[in-house]
Amino acid sequence: MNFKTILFSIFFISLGISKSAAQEVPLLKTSLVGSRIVEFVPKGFDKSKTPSLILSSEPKSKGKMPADWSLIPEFTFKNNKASAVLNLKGEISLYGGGEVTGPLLRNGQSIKLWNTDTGAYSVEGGKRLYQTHPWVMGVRQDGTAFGIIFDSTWKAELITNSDQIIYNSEGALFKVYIIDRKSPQEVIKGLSELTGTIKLPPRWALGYHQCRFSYDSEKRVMEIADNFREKKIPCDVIWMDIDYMQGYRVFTFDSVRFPNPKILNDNLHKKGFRAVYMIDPGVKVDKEYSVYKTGTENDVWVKKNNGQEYHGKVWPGDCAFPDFTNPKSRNWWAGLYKDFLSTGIDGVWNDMNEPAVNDNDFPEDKRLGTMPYDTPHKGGGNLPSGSHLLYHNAYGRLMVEASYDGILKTNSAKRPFLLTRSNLLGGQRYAATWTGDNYAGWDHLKLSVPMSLTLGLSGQPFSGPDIGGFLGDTSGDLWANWLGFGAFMPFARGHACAGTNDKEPWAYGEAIEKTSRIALERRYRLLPYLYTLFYESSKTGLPVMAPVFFADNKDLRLRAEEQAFLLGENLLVVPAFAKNPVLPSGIWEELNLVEGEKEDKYQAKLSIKGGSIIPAGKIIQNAGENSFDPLSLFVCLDKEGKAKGELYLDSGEGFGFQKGDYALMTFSAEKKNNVVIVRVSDTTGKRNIKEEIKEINVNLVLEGKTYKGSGTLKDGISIIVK
Ligand code: NBV
Repeated sequence: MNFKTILFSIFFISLGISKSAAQEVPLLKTSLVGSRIVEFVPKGFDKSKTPSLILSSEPKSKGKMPADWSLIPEFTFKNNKASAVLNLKGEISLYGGGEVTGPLLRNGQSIKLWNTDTGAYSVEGGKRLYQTHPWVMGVRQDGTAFGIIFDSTWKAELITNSDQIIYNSEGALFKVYIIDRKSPQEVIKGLSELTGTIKLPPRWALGYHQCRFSYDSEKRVMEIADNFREKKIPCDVIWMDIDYMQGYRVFTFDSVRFPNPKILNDNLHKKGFRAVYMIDPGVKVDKEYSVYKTGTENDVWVKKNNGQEYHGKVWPGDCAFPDFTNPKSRNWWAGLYKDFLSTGIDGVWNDMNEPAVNDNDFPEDKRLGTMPYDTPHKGGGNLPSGSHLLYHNAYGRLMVEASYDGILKTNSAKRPFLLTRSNLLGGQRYAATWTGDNYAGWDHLKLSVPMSLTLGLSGQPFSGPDIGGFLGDTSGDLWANWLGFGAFMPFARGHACAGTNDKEPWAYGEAIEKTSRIALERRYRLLPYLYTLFYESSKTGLPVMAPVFFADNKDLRLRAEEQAFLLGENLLVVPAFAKNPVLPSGIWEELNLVEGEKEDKYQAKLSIKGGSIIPAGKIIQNAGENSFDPLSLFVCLDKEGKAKGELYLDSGEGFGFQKGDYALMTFSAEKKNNVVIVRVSDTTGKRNIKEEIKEINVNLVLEGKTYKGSGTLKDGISIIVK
């Protein structure tokens, strides 16, 4: 062998080695774990290396993988990094991935799964956002669908090519779950069977929320609240951003600007408002500060490999971070809410919980905006110890689990309301979300629709954008356009960054103030319908705001529509900005709810589906006012002259509904000759609704005309149509 041959052989041997290093990993086990849900476990899977933080509980085997099952993932392992691929046959429309920028239809997209603070979605061209959802749903041409969960939190990349779904992680092997069912709706239900659903929120959380970074004194907060009431613009919640704290110390109040939170919250309550306050995970390193002191005493902090506390810079300067992988730390954190909430705080906002760390002491490529990859986490309970590379994407999710527990323990008679910026697939069990720091521009206004739709298709129905845009100044025109449809998103909150112009509904002059009032009056009239949708979603996991293709899974024209959206099944929302939206066929009649909406160019166009009945209430100023008397029913008949709909109602707060204190009513309508009879066809629950609904007004929309009738719950309501 001469020298050249030796060199050649070394070259080919090393090629061979690196090739064989990308080892195919056989399946160890497959089993049926739900109706048409299969679990795939690769050989070598070790739950102490990849614990499941996504599923609500470990699924039990219910038998063998069905013989006709065709969706089988292939696992590989290379350089200690596990991947899985699902090969696709035929033309499939892909959706999901959770919080993403870009189109609703995900064919040909890729995202990075590494939760990141990304102002204006600017990091890596918007491919890396605040949350992690290793989940993709595919809808076949015939309307049947499947979904795949990669049950891992390791840093990863998710690629959705038209012929392959690829998940490349930077960690150990993981399990995969595949759901294959007759429709995308059934697949989403399957997702929630594995990962859980939202808890029914308090009704006030479905109202309009007003926020700013920051309303920075008690006086300013009350001015904002008073303005809403004086101007008769409906609103339920005022938000306290980071400046209410004393030097950004979490669980404290600024002694000058917020000297008496109890009085402030009481005053807000008296005017029918709720108060939500921000809590970040970073705790200021300050030996005099009780939270830091008790955290240190309880040994809750994330520590470096050398055993010292890990410190990173955030708002308060140097901060320590609770190690939320450890049950003791979570418990300690939960306990902090007791005194805090005793001031009358109604809801909590967990921000910066990727966790975002603005630290320069570590090279950026070893931490990507957070603590270094090799920072150890303790684990405990069901969770093994592991590096930040494993736990980073679960940090926000573990934080909100602890926050949720603390809020519930403190006020066990109330439904917690928690909003989080960072989360993980399945984290809808603990918190609602918003889509982070967008900016005040047309592209982000339009993007806000597919973003929330995609979250809804990824198990998180309770989301919305910062209406108006967070970063940058907002013009009246942009605000009005955004609120015109944002008023129909599941979470409706206006927000603004420090240093930007005022962004309250009245900040742009009288005409836009009127537009804002109309938009919010429309939302408030629809609260009974919206609340019913949230109730259903808490049972099934179905999105509250759904893509238009849900109206007809087989209509391929609808698959990419991302301007218009559905609210539940029965209401179509077409934002004013929409150009040539592709709308579902069939009967859809215009729905008019409040005076002045038709003449207002900023209002979204609403249509009710043929065959449905939508319950609505009165125009009210906050969700606490009774909106069920009189109850309005909007009726739109199908081709057969029939319609039906549902109304769920309860006290709007607390857990009485779990013991039967609710009413779930089914309404039906039928046309015989020229008479339409609308009646309550079924009621479940023990609530005495006769007290709440004394009168029903029916608005029957038929071929562009509205016919009215009224009556009581007991007797059917007859309407003559000509
Ligand atoms: O707490 C201030 C902001 C908050 O208003 C925003 O909604 C979060 O996404 N927060 C981020 C911290 C930094 C903002 C530049």
